[in-house]
Amino acid sequence: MKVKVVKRVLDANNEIARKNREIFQKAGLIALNLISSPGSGKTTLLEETIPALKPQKSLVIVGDLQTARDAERVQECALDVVQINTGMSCHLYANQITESLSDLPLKEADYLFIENVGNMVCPGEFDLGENLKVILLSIPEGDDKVAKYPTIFRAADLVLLTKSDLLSVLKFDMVRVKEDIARLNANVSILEISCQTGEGMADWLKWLKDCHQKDIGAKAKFFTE
Ligand SMILES: Nc1nc2c(ncn2[C@@H]2O[C@H](COP(=O)(O)OP(=O)(O)O)[C@@H](O)[C@H]2O)c(=O)[nH]1
Ligand SMILES: [Mg+2]
Repeated sequence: MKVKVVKRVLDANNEIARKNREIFQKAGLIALNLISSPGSGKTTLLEETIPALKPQKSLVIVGDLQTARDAERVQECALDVVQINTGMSCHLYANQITESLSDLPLKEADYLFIENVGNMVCPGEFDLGENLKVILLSIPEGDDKVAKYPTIFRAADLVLLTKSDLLSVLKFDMVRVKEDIARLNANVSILEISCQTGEGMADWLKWLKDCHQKDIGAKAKFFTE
């Protein structure tokens, strides 16, 4: 019986996620779900990425158990931001995204970044209607985490190995990590990136711009470099 309850929750969530995806498509924006453990650099990445993407405009929905601190950090550079406080929940649900969308100027935006609650397990199970899942793993978390938490890496469209500036001071077997990712998800792109030094930022920005040009499930807007 317990399994059936969980399945019903997931089915209901997936149906709402499907409707969110239709909303994104109509608005012509790309929605990205950023998933990682707490502290791997999601908000810092948004602080660097959103200004660099301009004139393209970005919306942000951010999920945390408590506080509006991440929303405060990105509100200056984003077109608009919604902070969701999940209370006890370790991930966002699709219906929380639906509720947030009514407050956002979707048609004016090119990207919607959804910073999920910091967690390497549950966010991977709950579709929010995003077009793409971006998984972050930071160097200080250790090179064993891909094998230990495989679910989110299987679902990834892009893996960002963040804080690459710390490779010079921490032990981290990059070859093993890339092999572990490839075993789970043969075609996924992997980028080493640092918000401190700027390494990998150009490739990340190109990947984001290419998403629009490839028309990833959305009515792509015309982009000029
Ligand atoms: N060395 C280094 N530190 C970083 C980098 N990106 C983020 N940080 C730091 O990591 C900590 C957590 O970052 P934050 O963006 O809040 O992580 P989040 O919880 O995933 O949103 C902060 O102290 C950041 O300054 C990076 O590229 N290199
Ligand atoms: Mg954050």
